[in-house]
Amino acid sequence: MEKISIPCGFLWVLLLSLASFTAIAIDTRDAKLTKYISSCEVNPQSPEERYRACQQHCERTQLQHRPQCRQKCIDEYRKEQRKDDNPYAFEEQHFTTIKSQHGRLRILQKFLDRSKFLSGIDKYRFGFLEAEPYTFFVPAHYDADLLCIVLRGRGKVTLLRSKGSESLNLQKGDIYRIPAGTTVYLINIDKREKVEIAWLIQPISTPGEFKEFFGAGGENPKSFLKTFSPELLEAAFKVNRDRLQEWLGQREGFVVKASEEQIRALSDHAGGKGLWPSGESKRTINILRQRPIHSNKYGEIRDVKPDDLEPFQDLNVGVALANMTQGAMSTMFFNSKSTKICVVPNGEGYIQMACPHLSSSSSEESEQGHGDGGFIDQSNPGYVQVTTRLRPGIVFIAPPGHPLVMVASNNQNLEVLCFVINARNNERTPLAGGNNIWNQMEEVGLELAFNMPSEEVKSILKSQKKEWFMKGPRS
Ligand SMILES: [Cu+2]
Repeated sequence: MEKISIPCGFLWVLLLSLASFTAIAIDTRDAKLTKYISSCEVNPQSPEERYRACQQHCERTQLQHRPQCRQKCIDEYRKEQRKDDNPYAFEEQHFTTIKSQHGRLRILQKFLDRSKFLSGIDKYRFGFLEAEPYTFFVPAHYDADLLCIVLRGRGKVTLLRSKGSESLNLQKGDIYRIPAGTTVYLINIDKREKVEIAWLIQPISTPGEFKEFFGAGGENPKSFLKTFSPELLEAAFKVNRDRLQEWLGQREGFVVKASEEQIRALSDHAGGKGLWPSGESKRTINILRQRPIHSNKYGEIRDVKPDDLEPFQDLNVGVALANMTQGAMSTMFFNSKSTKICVVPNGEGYIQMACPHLSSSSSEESEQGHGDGGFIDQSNPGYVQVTTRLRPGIVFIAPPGHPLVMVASNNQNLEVLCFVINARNNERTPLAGGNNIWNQMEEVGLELAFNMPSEEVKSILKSQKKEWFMKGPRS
């Protein structure tokens, strides 16, 4: 109830004091904003936390000062949001976290809630699952297809369907799919290391909206079984309600500790029948075991294409893993068709990208516009340099067509792992290095394009001999 009181209170004040069309328009945004804020698991340092604290403070002020006070909170929050001028990077405060004593599920906010420039991938969601050593992630199903990559640790996932069950042993680099509606549970079989899995979520009913359905008994989160009336449960299971209550009331949390014996028993359990029609083909693929498609002493890149594994074929999503040696960088390149949603399993560095969208949206007016897309000054396109610090925990987006360079820090190798949306027929297009596309241009074309004798242009373009990965900048 408390969550609803802020937007309603604000709506009431606004409607009374400014009963005009403008006021209603502004308020719809505020209600959305407040709803978003109150639905977030809040980071103590985040602007959302400060906004909430500000609103709570207003509730304690004298009644006549409250509208002004609330408005101030909103103004402050908006100011902070405007400072956040890199909509392609996501950090801790952009996730909603469902916590359990022995693990957590972190779901990234909707892409469109962050920026209208991410509307192309808004049908997807993104998340991380973490479970501590020797734990059991209780059975749940989702109204979404999940494409999963193991970022660290070892586990075993079991998929339950009406026609059978199947278990997959998991290790770092494994990619697998959990089809929508499959009841799934996971064990962390490692004694010391936590298991961390990244999820690309494709909701099947409402684009960008999905829910977890926890089936086993207990609280936090509550089992969906407890939603049904006792009479119905008694009839469905043919057990009296005292026993049902006991059955459904025991567990606390969705990641629970398991003993060594329990883990061993679960690990030894046979692999199941196989849920996909052609029983023989592979269910998982490990990106670390793929041959690098480009490799030199400065780095390497591996790909898993949508057609490499049968369960992925209809998704048109691939996975790419780039590994850069410390002090090295990738070439400057862009993706022809794909949007990449990337994480950093290990290492540090940064990505620099040229974006033509942000330059013309930095003014207040277009920032608050309603995505009409008509604001790009075609006569003079400007580009904004978008730089994102890379470290474990960060999520960043590389949209198609945007030239970028990834740079490893001078003291650590950098791993970048990406879900590649719209992967089929995507091409990485190199703009620098021995294989850069300019080298294919005719001499006259080069002269005209760069307004310089072609020999000079060629000597610049042929100076860097390395392809795909090279020595990074000095600083
Ligand atoms: Cu852009």
